[in-house]
Amino acid sequence: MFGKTKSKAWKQLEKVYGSFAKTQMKDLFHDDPKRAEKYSVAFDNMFLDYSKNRIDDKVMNALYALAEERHLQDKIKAMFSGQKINQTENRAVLHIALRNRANKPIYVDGHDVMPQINKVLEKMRDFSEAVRLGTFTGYTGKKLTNIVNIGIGGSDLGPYMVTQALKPYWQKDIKCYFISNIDGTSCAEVLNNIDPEKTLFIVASKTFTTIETLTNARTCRKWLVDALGEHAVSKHFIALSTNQTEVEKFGIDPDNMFEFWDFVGGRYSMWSAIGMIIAIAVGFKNFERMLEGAHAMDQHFLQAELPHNIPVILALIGLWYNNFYNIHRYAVVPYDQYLQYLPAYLQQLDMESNGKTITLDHKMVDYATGPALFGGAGTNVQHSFFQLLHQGSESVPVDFIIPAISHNEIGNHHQILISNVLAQGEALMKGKTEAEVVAELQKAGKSEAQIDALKKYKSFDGNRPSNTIVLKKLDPYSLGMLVAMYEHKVFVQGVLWNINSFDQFGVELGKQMALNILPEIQGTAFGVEHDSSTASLINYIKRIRK
Ligand code: G6Q
Repeated sequence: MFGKTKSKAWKQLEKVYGSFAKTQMKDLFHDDPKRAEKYSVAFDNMFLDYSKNRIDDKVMNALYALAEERHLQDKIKAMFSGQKINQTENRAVLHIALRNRANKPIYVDGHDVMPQINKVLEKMRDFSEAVRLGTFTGYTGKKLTNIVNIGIGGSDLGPYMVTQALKPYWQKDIKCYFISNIDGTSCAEVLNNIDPEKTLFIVASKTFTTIETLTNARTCRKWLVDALGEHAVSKHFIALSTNQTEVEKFGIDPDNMFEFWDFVGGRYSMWSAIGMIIAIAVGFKNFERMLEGAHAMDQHFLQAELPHNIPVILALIGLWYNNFYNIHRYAVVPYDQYLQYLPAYLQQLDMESNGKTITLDHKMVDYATGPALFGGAGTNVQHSFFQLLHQGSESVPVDFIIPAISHNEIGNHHQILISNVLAQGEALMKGKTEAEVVAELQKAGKSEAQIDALKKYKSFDGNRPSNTIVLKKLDPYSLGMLVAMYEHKVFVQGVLWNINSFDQFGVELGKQMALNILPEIQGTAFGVEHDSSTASLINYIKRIRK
């Protein structure tokens, strides 16, 4: 059993926090000229500087002790060896098998999962190449150049984020579109702009029962059939799913289905057949490079000692803020326009995985679990929410991500971008004292009265933490590493909080409730019992729509 009151390591962390809480990072840097070297890790073409955090050796050692007390390394091995660690759904958790480039057997119920994974990868290779080359064409013989992914949540966010991140690798004549929201606008905005003869629809749904995806897919199917006839469907629709029965019921030939399995969680599925649009856009070789990058991170995570293990370090520091400083939020700010959708992707990964309150021993937690995550691309967000990061009433730890080399080295753009990301980390950490503000204002020739009126507003308390992650360049390999790094960070925190990071009953509740209300909105059910707020909203909207 685990609970903060029961844990020796947790109590030790509370003690360490008691004496460390007020320590200023500025002083730590001053006292130790080797601090940056000490608190950074280089791995492959990734570099993590975590020195701008409220930590010292005592803190880190106490955090490592918590990881050991929670038997973290055994739990990592349990995941990698196919044990059913998703206990509420009695499933293994094997997104790592999808990118197991060493092809070492991984057994679930005594059955090696690798041959089936490799078989689907081969089928993906053949199909994506045929589409790219134009040997698999539409019904009228035209090349399929509009690729539309219809999916939501885990069946949308990963493929969307990655295709945007890898835009420099797109085949020139191919365009990718995404329909996710049930809002008819999502369909309309895509269908109004494409030619059915040149369009491939990818229906991506693990369960093939999600109302948004199936409704969108039916609308697209009708649009295609209206234009080209029923016979065209097999040349314009493919399915990515675990549910062959529902795929067939929908009217997609099983030959056009690319399978994955229940050991792949939706938000961990971009490495599976769900990545089809990625493979078509950037080519299967680049898709494989992404798998290789993730595999490299997997091996690092599995093998590196805790104090050198990037996902473990990030997870422990995140927990330190969440549970000891009581900061329940963090920001991810990639300084790369191609990574603009990474925060949205990570929001699902982190918040759907660790937004839980019941422990693996069926108890209510007595500590905070998953933090809220927000973010956006730098430098844009410097001009929006960064004010709160610098002077808001609570700190928000930030992950800065920057590639050293840009795909678009135009003039001095990238140098300015780099200067900005580094300046932000430095400013957040150092802050600006009143004395510094006064000196600056004096130098600018301000009067005593003007200085008095301004000095408090222009000072910054500093001591605001950040990690800086530097990639050599944003390519498929480093993107794979980066995403796998966050997946494992989230996993480690789930282990430390003793929760199941791999179910999502909250998402399922929403799906069910919407199905209950739909007949009322459609006018086929009346008088269903609701709270008065929901009932009056239903009536109000129905009145207006009449
Ligand atoms: C992810 C979640 C959720 C899921 C969507 C779509 O981990 O389970 O976001 O991906 O609800 O589900 P389907 O792929 O089954 O349509």
